[in-house]
Amino acid sequence: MTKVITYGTFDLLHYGHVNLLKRAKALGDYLIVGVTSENYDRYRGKLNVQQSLAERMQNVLNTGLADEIVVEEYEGQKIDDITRLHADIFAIGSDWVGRFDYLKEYCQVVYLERTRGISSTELRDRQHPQIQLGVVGSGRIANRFIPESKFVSGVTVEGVYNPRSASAEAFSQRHELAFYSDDYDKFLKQVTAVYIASPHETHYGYAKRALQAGKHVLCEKPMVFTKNEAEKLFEIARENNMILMEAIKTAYCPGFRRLVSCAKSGKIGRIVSVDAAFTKLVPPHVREMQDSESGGSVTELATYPLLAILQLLGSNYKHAQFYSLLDQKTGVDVFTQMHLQYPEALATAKVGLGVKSEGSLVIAGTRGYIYVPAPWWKTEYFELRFENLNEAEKNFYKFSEEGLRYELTEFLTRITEGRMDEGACKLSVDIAGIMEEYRQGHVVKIGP
Ligand code: C2G
Repeated sequence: MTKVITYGTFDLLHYGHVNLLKRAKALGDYLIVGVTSENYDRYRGKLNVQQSLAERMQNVLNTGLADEIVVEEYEGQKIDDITRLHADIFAIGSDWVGRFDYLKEYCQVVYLERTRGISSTELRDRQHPQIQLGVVGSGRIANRFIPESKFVSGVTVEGVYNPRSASAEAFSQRHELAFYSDDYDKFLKQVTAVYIASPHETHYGYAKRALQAGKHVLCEKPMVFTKNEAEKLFEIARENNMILMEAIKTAYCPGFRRLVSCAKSGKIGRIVSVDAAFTKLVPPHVREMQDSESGGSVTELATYPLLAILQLLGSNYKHAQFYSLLDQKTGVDVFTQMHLQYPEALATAKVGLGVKSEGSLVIAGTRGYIYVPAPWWKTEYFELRFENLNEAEKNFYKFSEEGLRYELTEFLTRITEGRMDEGACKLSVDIAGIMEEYRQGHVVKIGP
């Protein structure tokens, strides 16, 4: 008996997939189909898969072509499956030509002509029209966002707004965008959603006008500086049936999501302390080092440690205390420690600009602790440690390049589902509340 094995995501199963399965089956007597797990797809950068693993497996089963189905969960599994299941032939579409030649050591490798004119991406786009995104601001983060957006299907960046026309024009040329504008109302008319990456203090105004104009908003962190402003923006979003989301990449990356579930699962017992640090060396002339109103380590970086603290311990802290070192000349906070006191737990956030320290995250529990080395906000690895060293567990995840693709994917999911994630909204409101407490001056300042 000749056994054939093939793999795929098989999202929104279409005749291209069925053609492939038929021809694969015809190569032998018995067909094994590997269907990718959600985690594995996320790992390999396939982010917009619409159907669950169960649905995709069921669809493959319904074709009546598969004699056996396996779940593909990790890189290198093909070798293990071929060996374990004694497959004689590995078959895959011609879009992969050459990429699986390494399997020739284990079995025969056949590339089958891909069916033209049909793909899951096209079906997804047909179901949900492309989101035409406009970028507000043309600075450093906006420049990093554009290449990341190319990894997310269902969205195209169409244009850019900057009140300084020359900056908008240069940005649109650099990224080959369809248009640029220095008129916000005209800009809004040409897009279905906006990504706000302008200076912090302008976020509220731009977000409000976009939501009122019926545009979805993905807003860079810190979204706003006060609890009231955050609540108001979410209210406007709800009134207008629009999605508003704060662009906190860490919250949506696979490793950090797993870390939070793991910490909350009771594996390390009850969480009694969270210590998170994020420091960054930046040249002294950059905006965040000069702007005494909206710059500084807290507004620039505190969102990340606060995300970890609030997701792990909740928002019912009893007291917050801040200590800041200020720059002698500008008065900007360059290093800040935030202490949050919970009824049964303690947390610290340390942020620094122009100061470098270990950027780790440590979550201490009554049974053990979780250690995430720097840069924990791009979670690729975390370790569970216990009194008995032999019980330690190491977990590895992928974090692709800048990671902005994760927040954008989540934003598109929210738009498609037509509802905001209430937990994420509350988190943004809570973070804004802590920023507000800090900015109101409940802080011990060390410096001029
Ligand atoms: N396919 C095809 N014609 C199409 C679309 C897809 O022949 N119009 C084939 C692909 O070449 C692949 C299979 O159908 O062999 C499944 O395609 P996808 O669901 O897109 O999965 P893919 O990302 O190609 O997974 O480990 C996973 C595999 O390496 C490939």
